[in-house]
Amino acid sequence: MKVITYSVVIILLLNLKISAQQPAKYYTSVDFSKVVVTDNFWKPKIDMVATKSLEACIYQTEVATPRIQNFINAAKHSGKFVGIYYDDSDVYKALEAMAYSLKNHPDTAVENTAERWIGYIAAAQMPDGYLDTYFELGDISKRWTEISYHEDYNAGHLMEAAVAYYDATGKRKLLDVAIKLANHIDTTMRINNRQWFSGHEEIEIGLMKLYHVTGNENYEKLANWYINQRGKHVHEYQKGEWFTPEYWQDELPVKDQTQITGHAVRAMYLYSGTADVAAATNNKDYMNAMKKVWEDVVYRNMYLTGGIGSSGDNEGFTKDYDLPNKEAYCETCASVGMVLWNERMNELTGDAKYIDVLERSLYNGALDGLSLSGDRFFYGNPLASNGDDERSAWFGTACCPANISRLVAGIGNYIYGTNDKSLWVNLFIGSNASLKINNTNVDVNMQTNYPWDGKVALNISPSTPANFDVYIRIPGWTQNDIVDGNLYFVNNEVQKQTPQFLVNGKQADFKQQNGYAVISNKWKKGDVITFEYAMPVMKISSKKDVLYNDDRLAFQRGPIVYCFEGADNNNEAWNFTLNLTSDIQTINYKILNEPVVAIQTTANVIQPSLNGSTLQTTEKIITAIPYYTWCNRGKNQMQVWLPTKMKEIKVNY
Ligand code: FUB
Ligand code: ZN
Repeated sequence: MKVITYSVVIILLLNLKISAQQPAKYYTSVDFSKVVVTDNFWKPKIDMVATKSLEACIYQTEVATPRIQNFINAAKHSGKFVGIYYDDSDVYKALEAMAYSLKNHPDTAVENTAERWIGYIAAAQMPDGYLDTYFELGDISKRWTEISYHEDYNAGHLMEAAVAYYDATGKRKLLDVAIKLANHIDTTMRINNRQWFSGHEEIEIGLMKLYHVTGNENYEKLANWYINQRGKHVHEYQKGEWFTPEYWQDELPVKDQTQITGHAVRAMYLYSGTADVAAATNNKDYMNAMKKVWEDVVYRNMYLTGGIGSSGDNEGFTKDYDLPNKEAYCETCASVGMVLWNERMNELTGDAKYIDVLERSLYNGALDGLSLSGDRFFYGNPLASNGDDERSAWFGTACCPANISRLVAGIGNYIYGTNDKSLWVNLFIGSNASLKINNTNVDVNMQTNYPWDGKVALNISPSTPANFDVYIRIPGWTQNDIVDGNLYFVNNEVQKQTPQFLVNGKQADFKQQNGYAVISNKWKKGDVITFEYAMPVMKISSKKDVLYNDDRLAFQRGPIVYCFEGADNNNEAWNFTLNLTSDIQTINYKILNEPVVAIQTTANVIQPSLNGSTLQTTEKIITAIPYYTWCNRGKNQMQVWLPTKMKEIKVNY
């Protein structure tokens, strides 16, 4: 009797343990190698990146600067390093962009360049696996002695490039280089009492990718080791040292962090890597910490464009609600980082609010970093300009161009997800995907004209009829939730939408869960789900705490944030106040060759009178264009947040 009772208790406990054990991920994103993007909006951008942006990256990396030459010299043990110690990473990021690009835009010339570069990189690797041209061509005895020198940052980008290139082409030469380097770092770092942490996070992401492709648990352990080194203050801070613990997220152990601090790109890469480790190890402490940090970012420290890091001084965060528009730093890489982190948070929670933020950063803060011609870039992405800003062909510190290129070329990574009983549709991007759900092959085809209209047709064709759930994201903006936490909110009469879904033309039953519509069905070849999200123009206000936006409004339609640029408004964007009672129209418009939906309304344009002694106000039609398209027609004034009143300030001089 006792034996039976004990066994029942043990079985019950085991069951309890099993049922308490949530899967770490709700689903896994489908990677770019299984998705062909056919979209009206994104495909031209992918093609442009494949040609113009990659051409710029290749030219700047190999011809105009000695980034590639550094590898050639390192292989020959001759010559001096020229450049900055993180320049190797630009080569790796460009290679990663090439890898994604080859999927949607096969190009023998690009593949040949990639192969040639991989040859140089492999030749530059030291016999013990070390690879960093700055130290190889400099003082090798100093390697791994100074945390701010980006050795592990460079290594992380190499690992990401290697996995992407392997996924895209099946070729493993670069992967083997990355493995050898990861093994070297593992034996160098994961030893007793090692006083090290990474001065610029990134390696955590790379190691986790390497772990997933090789199955070698050492890489997951090493990634976790790097995360755990933070908050131990293994770096001895000197009095007056410019680097502070907050700057590189070293104030507290990651599991205890609640606030976003310091350098924005570093923070985004840290939390992306931490999310990867949390997913692999089901680490609840990391998850809880990241949820709090995420709220600190989104509730108090994010721009309407999804850009982050308001200050150029530390390329990062300052104090809550400190979100100036003209001085906004908003590095392109930081918005790319928001995409990386939010995608992972969504996988881990199944909550669409993370994709809402991802979409905001993607279509606005990040995309603004790339010109419509593909060969000019923004490093910072301000929300107002007095006409001094200009896009550049390249930068001394050139992290942004290849970063935005890899994001656009790899957009296929962010559209779909699967687990063994469901398909997840996160972004609305025309595409064909070949997926597997519970051992059934499923072809998915999406057609849409998003982000200009919200109609979507989703064709789902399993190889044999199969039961599974389809999760379709209901964007927050359809529910008038501009952003979780209401830092920004809708200010005009816009109806909350009641989403409806048709399966093969008939109204479908669905349940709503964490921002998704979940449609359960036995799907068969050729089934089609159709739906439409209306895209009214929303006038947006910010919380009063954002002093810079006091009495100002911005415009958003669908996921797109708008701005007023001089090029569409008689070369001025700073001399008008919005007419609040005026109608708002949308028109089909073009910025160079980019077809967009523009917004028109009226404003009170203020001008000095001819004798210069009075002000004159005239009502004029003003045009707002998608923020990501500004500054493609020369230097120009621009504002995202328009004043609704002019305030008189008397200046004595
Ligand atoms: O340090 C490498 C990169 O350079 C950072 O991610 C950017 O913010 C820029 O500082
Ligand atoms: Zn950057």
